[in-house]
Amino acid sequence: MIDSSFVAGAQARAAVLGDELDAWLPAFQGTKIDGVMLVTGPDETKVNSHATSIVQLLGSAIAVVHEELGQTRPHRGFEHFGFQDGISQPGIRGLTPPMNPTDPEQGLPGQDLIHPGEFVFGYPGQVDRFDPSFPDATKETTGPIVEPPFVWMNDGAYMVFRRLEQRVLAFQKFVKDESRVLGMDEGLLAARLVGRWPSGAPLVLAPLQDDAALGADATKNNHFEFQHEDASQRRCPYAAHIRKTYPRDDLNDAPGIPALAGEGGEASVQTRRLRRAGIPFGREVNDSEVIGSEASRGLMFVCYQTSIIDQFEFVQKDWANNDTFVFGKGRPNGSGQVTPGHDPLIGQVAGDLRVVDELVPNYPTGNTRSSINITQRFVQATGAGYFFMPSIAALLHGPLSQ
Ligand code: N7H
Repeated sequence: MIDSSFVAGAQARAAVLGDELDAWLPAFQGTKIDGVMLVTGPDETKVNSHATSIVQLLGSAIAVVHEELGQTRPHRGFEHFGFQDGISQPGIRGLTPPMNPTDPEQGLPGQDLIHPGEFVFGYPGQVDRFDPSFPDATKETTGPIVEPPFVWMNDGAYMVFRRLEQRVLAFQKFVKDESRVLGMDEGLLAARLVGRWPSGAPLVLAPLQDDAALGADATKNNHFEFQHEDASQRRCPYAAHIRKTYPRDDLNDAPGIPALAGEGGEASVQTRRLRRAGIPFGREVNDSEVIGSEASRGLMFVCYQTSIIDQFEFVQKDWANNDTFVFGKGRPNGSGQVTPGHDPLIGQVAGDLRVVDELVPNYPTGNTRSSINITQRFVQATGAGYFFMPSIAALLHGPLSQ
């Protein structure tokens, strides 16, 4: 069946995701964008020259509505808030080599292998126990082939594009001011909003200070779970960006939901994975900039999946924007339920009041209650599009070649 969100298009889905359409660039508003070309290369000159020749080749068959140059930052691999990005990706079963000597179900340590049908059509996908045909599903269970609505879509994927502006100065000022109010270290507060330190070291493994060697070590920097290692958010807040968008084993045994019993939680979470591939845009912050008139910079966020509605949109809407997710969590020693709060980076709610629980760490012990209100967006969607990326075979031999 064709994905209903793909058919509706990103603009029609904007309100559901909490986007403010007024903030979208005119090029993305009111126009139905049919396609996107990604041109990548080693430098700006080569990319521009290749893009120009593609546009010339297509001539009057297309009208370009928007062009944007993405660039790795001088600190390659780091996004504009200063954090290393692109660390954690789902492994692809059958493609990603198993490299964890103690777990053949993982690529790099911590990188669960996911059935390829989650990302490209024509292969088996994941299943969860909400599917009555799979009452015992685990994250390893092989599901049915994920069939595309048309045969020529096999080996292709839906691509979500989002132009996300990052208000770097506003983010930095917020972290500075709020850390004073909370009486905590500025760097620790920023890390607790993300779930990793700037180096990429995860809070679950480095709860109190950055560890550059850990951040740079791909065999260690993704090797952790949440529920198992940090059940009471002492190390990493439930609402931290990486915990919200990929809660790992956090849903295991969530109370009152039989399908999540045991490892059912992980089986379910693995049906929501995204293959992300973004690139920063916009220049570096310069001294003459002030809050309120920051240059346009951010991340051209891209992710691939075989269901936009069940993967990207679910993560944005039902997890990042939803303050009650991850549900079923308690305070240490069974002292009360927790409302984790919104994703402090990408969560979007009408009226813009986001609340995040437990930024002051209770690590290794302690029982300090803290929560913060965020009344602005540090990440603002300024355009989006839903596309289909066909396989090379479909381009050469399918209906697209005629
Ligand atoms: Fe996020 N950031 O710089 O703070 N993201 N993200 N993201 N993100 C991740 O683990 C960031 C956005 C995910 O597997 C890291 O690779 C920023 C959207 C997921 O453990 C950092 C923006 C969505 C993960 C950032 C942004 C996601 C992830 C840690 C927007 C989906 C993997 C590096 C400007 C709706 C979690 C890493 C895992 C990681 C940042 C957007 C999802 C540093 C600035 C829109 C699934």
